[in-house]
Amino acid sequence: MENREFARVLAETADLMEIAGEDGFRIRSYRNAASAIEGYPERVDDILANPERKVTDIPGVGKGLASVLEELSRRGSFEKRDALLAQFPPTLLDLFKIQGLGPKGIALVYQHYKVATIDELERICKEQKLRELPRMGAKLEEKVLKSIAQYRQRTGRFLLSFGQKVAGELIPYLSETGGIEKIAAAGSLRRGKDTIGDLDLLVTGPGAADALDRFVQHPKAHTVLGKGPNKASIQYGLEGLQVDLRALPHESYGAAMQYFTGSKEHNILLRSRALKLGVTLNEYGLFRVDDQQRVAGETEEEVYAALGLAWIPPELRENCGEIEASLEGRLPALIELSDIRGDLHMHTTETDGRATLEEMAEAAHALGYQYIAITDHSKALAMANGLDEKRAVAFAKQVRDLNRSGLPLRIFSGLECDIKRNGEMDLAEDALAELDIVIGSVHSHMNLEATEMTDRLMRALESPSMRVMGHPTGRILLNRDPFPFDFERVASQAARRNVYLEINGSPERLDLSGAMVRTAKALGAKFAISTDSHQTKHLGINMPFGVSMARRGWLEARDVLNTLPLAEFEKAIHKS
Ligand code: DGT
Ligand code: CA
Ligand code: CA
Ligand code: ZN
Repeated sequence: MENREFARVLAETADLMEIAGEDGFRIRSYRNAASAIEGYPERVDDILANPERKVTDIPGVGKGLASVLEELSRRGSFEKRDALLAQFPPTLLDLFKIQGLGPKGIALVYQHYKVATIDELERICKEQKLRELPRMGAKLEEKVLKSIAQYRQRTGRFLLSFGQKVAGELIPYLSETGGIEKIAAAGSLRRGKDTIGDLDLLVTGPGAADALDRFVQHPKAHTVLGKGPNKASIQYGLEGLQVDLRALPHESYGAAMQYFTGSKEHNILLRSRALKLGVTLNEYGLFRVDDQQRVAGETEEEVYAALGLAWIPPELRENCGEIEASLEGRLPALIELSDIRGDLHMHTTETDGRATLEEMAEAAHALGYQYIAITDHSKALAMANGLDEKRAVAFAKQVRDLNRSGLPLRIFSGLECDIKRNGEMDLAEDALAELDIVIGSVHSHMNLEATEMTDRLMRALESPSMRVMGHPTGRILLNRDPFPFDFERVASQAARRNVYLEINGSPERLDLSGAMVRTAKALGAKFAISTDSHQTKHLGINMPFGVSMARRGWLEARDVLNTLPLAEFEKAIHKS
């Protein structure tokens, strides 16, 4: 069993214990163990198999959980879980994905109406029966229905990071077929969209037909949805991501990349432009209307050039003014990963990170960065052992000393300070003033009305210490929508207050989205692209995702704080 699987089963058990109304302390111990195991560098199974090791070495795993892990590893379940599953159907766990009920509410609808699936819950709400239960009302019914609609909308989509992982498995596998010239991903993945519906791969070369054969034989191709001479589709892995592979002639590669990269709306505009110029555009090439003569098709650049356009980076192909900009020579010089000179959001073992400050610094140095900010949590996140004033001030001093004693790169002392419900900072301003850079983030009370949330963020922007607004919308992709607030008002105020908006590159956040970045840029906002790393490997993995969102928001290097060389960066964060 992989650690991820151990973690999932423990977290599910904790959910079931909540429905059963069990002791909060025990539930928390399951949750803590789940998250510790998920991020643990060694496999639990390996530790269990080694007589010289103990799973109780994993933080948060005591004697009780150690025997749970042992049983789980041995037979795929454990006594406690079996007992809960005898009491409740496993589909009840799906209801946790719907906002508004909480574990008590789920227990209640199950006891009263035997509701155990999302469909049944929807029916109860539509029949206005939910409101008849204690402490529930018409407003909650409405909220639950809305959340169900959102849930349906997002199912069937996958994280960009997951799509990249699958592409990273399939492309090398397919490349092993003989006679392949080119193989690449198109579609929403190439555009860097935050979630993808399916994965679109293209292949050219004399071996392309063999690649289609090899494709449907992949061990993880658990369903073959179709296979013809030029195209095959599979469902990949347990998650069931659809992957389409298309085989194309060499001379059509550019036209096919253009066509299958989309977006559909971008393509529609491009095709109508082609027609005005007396040519037709399809996945095989660009052809003159009068005599069907091929004009272009081998590369994307020549397709765009034949239409009188500069090549348009895939991230911009969303029908949001990119064709006009290309025509008029005002496409942005988009930021690139190599422009990034530091990372400004990361956690360490001081709070909920898995690596020490030194380990994070080492890993950041290996990426070629000039500087980082260490930004652990503040005390409101008690579960994460957040810093209080005293620890924050001591940390600032520790960093000053460390920098003097010599480190592989410059470290700035920071904090990811909670923004309290009323918009105040979690720590006193005199303590915050000791730190080099303070991120203000919302981690609680995310269900406020839009006006209240706007006021809260506007008040936070009054803090003299706050320099970055962390993951500004609070969204968790496929899981939690952005909290509602007046984004334009907040972004404008951030610009006025010289507070940088974070583009959080953590793959399940990608917060801000490209569209919001672009809106904020138009209002004068500046940005910081950060990884929110909780272990060393996140530093390298998450940054490209943040850069993708920035590119989708039309950003150039100069729009982004952490492209600045050290000396200029230091000036930029200096508090007046
Ligand atoms: P997704 O998969 O929902 O994340 O989004 P895409 O953009 O990858 O969409 P997908 O997989 O349906 O198609 C890939 C590209 O192929 C799409 O961006 C544009 C092109 N395409 C597909 N169907 C059509 C169509 O009916 N008309 C046009 N113009 N283009 C299409
Ligand atoms: Ca697609
Ligand atoms: Ca597709
Ligand atoms: Zn955070």
